Amino acid sequence: MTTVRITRTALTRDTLAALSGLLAGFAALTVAELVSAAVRPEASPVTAVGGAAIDRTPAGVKDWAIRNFGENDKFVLQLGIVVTLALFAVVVGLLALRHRRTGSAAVLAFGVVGVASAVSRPDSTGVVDGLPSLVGAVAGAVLLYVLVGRLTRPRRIAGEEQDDESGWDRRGFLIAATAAAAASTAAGAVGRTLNGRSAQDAVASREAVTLPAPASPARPIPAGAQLRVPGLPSFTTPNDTFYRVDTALVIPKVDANSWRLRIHGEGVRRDLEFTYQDLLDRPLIEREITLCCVSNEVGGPYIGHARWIGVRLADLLKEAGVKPPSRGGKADQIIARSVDGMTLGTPVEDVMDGRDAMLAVGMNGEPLPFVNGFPVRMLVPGLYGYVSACKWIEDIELTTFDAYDAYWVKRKWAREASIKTQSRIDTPKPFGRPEAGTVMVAGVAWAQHRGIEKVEIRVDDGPWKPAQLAEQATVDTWRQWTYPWKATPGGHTLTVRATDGTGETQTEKRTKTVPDGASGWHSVVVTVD
Ligand SMILES: Nc1nc2c(c(=O)[nH]1)N[C@H]1C(S)=C(S)[C@@H](COP(=O)(O)O)O[C@H]1N2
Ligand SMILES: [Mo]
Repeated sequence: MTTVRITRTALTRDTLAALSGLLAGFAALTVAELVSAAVRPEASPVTAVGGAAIDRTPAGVKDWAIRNFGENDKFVLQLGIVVTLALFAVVVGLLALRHRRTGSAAVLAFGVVGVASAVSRPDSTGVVDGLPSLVGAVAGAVLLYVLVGRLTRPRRIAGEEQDDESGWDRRGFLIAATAAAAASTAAGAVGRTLNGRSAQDAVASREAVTLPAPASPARPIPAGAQLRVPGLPSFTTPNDTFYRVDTALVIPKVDANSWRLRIHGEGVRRDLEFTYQDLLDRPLIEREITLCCVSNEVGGPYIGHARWIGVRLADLLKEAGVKPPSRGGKADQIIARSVDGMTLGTPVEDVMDGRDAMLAVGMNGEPLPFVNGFPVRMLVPGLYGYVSACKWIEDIELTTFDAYDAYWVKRKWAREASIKTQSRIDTPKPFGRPEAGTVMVAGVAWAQHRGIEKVEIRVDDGPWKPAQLAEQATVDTWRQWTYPWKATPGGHTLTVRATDGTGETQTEKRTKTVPDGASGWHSVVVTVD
């Protein structure tokens, strides 16, 4: 009898100790959320630790995550952090039952990780960023101490020990645990609401924007640029399906009314500062530009096309007195900084060589969506996003490539990266089963700022045959193509290659995306029925 009861009691206490750990962890996070509302939403521990984890992720792992989780990579990371924390919380709860102080010390140790991450984030505003993690960890440590105390101490009523059947204060535990859960939930809810409030100002500021008519409108996309072939993406990618690549766990919500952009640094004669309205008041250009990511695999989806409205960046640089290196300028690199501390390095020469490099405020007729960089982002036709397309930009510093390596360059990616000529078969899909007869093979090809001159298709090991090109919108856009294929029954491999406007044909040599973009031909295997 006695043996059975002891075992059951031990089991129950272990379970409740694990629960105490979880409650302590929950309290730590929710209290931290509440404190972060007073400091900065980005200083909350999950955001800070997640951000620090992203920064420390090796280039290969980042690439792997993008390949396997795509745009869900951040959700997977956050889920991973929460599951890991929950497992640790259970272990810490069990530990606390055996050594009460050590358990609480372990909670504080987690707090130290949170503080260190928050304070060392590139967008950190200083030691105050550590406050949410610190206060949260103290709350968690105290709570764990109190709860485990109930599990180890007999209940006392009026100074007399009341040994109930299990020898510990079951009722006291339940009361304390319920109160802690309720208080934590309330703290979390209030914190969330307050943190959401600053985002509301940003949303309101975006809704208040009316984009002025551009002084220099885009040439209309020729009707012949958009082919009507099922399975081919639309020439213009709608904003809500545009690909997204960035390191932001929480999408920055910037209030356009308080936003400022600074231009300064090496070779700048006059430091300049602009408000959002200053930019809207300038002559705006509107341009068709296809953007793509260096992490795009051969045949991959990280490319999209939009019509952008913005201010010519070269004009702003000239006003600041900047000269390109080819005309004796000292700075050869622009470092663009975003509100979340990201840095992207772009050659000054490319921005000032006459191409339509811009600070964009509009995307497909709307103010930039928050995910794509509201209020302002940079764009440079012909360069991969990571060396040109800074979203949520707030600072432009002129410097040299010798003096400074931007974020991705510190992580094994190339300093300079022009977009490689690429082509993709969009239809038929890999392992598709088209019927014998004429099959419309179609896709896109791109070599921004050089243009596409030719696309060729090869069936199995046959000769290269020219595809029919859709009309070219501009050299900065992708180009659609089709190839009516007389398909015969059986398995076949279709391969595509493009030639850019300089006459250079896409190399067959397959390379990885790291360090400066994937090369190689895209092919698709199908079975014709
Ligand atoms: N602030 C900031 N800007 C950024 C990035 C980022 O991580 N942070 N990623 C860059 C990369 S790698 C690419 S490919 C483009 C993607 O832009 P999009 O998300 O609007 O498609 O944004 C660029 N600008
Ligand atoms: Mo990218």
